[in-house]
Amino acid sequence: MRRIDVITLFPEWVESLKGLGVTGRAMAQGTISLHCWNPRDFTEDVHRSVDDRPYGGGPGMVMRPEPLARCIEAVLAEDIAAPVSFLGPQGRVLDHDGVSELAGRARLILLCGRYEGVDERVLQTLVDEEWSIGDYVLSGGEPAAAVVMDAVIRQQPGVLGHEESALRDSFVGGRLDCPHYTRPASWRSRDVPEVLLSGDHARIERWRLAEALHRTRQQRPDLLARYPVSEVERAAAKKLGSEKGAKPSESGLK
Ligand code: 4FV
Repeated sequence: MRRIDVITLFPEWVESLKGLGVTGRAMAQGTISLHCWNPRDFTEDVHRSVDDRPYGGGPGMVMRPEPLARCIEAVLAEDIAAPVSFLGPQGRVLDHDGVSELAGRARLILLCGRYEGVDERVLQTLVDEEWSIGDYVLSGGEPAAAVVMDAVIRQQPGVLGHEESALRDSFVGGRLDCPHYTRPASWRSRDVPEVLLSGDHARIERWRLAEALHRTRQQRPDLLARYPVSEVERAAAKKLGSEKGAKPSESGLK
């Protein structure tokens, strides 16, 4: 991934992400080049109107096809070809697999809707796919584009401090993340699990695996159905259990 184009009526909103956090820094440093396009710059009428009343009546406004189409065609005329991805509640719901798929592309083109939505003929003729960040309605596609950008950029080599952290992410391998602790070792009479202070990295790894498995079983059994318990996890949890004389439940197996 080296380039992201965002089609939005609020380019300043998207540009404001530059420089914020690891993903913002990647855009500011040009590791990922961000290009924002405003359909209003592709209007021809004196009012530069980008929306109009819906045929058939009803509340709200709809984004007009012409300015949007001219904007999309200008984006497609630049650089390498890439699918036009519309952010909308009718789309494929984004998950880790979707992020991995998008992260593998050289270029993303994200189309952000506003108002009640976009004229359907634009979706039929110039949009290749639709992604949703969840079953709720936003006032615009920009927050969804920001979610996609953040999730995809942090998968890019060199963006996170060390590669490993993206590999340890939640949902990699269908598991929720293990608990994390930092100083002080005792806080409000709550102590950090002694295994994490042991320096025994093999044991620490087993504990993290078992804790991730335990949490996933508790909070997201659907993930366990999709990603069954692996031999490595089973062995880690069993060994951890025997080390602590802990019951299987404490070792994530049950
Ligand atoms: C949305 C979502 C979303 C619909 C009408 C923008 C709004 C407005 N985008 N995942 N959920 N979009 O609600 O991506 O145009």
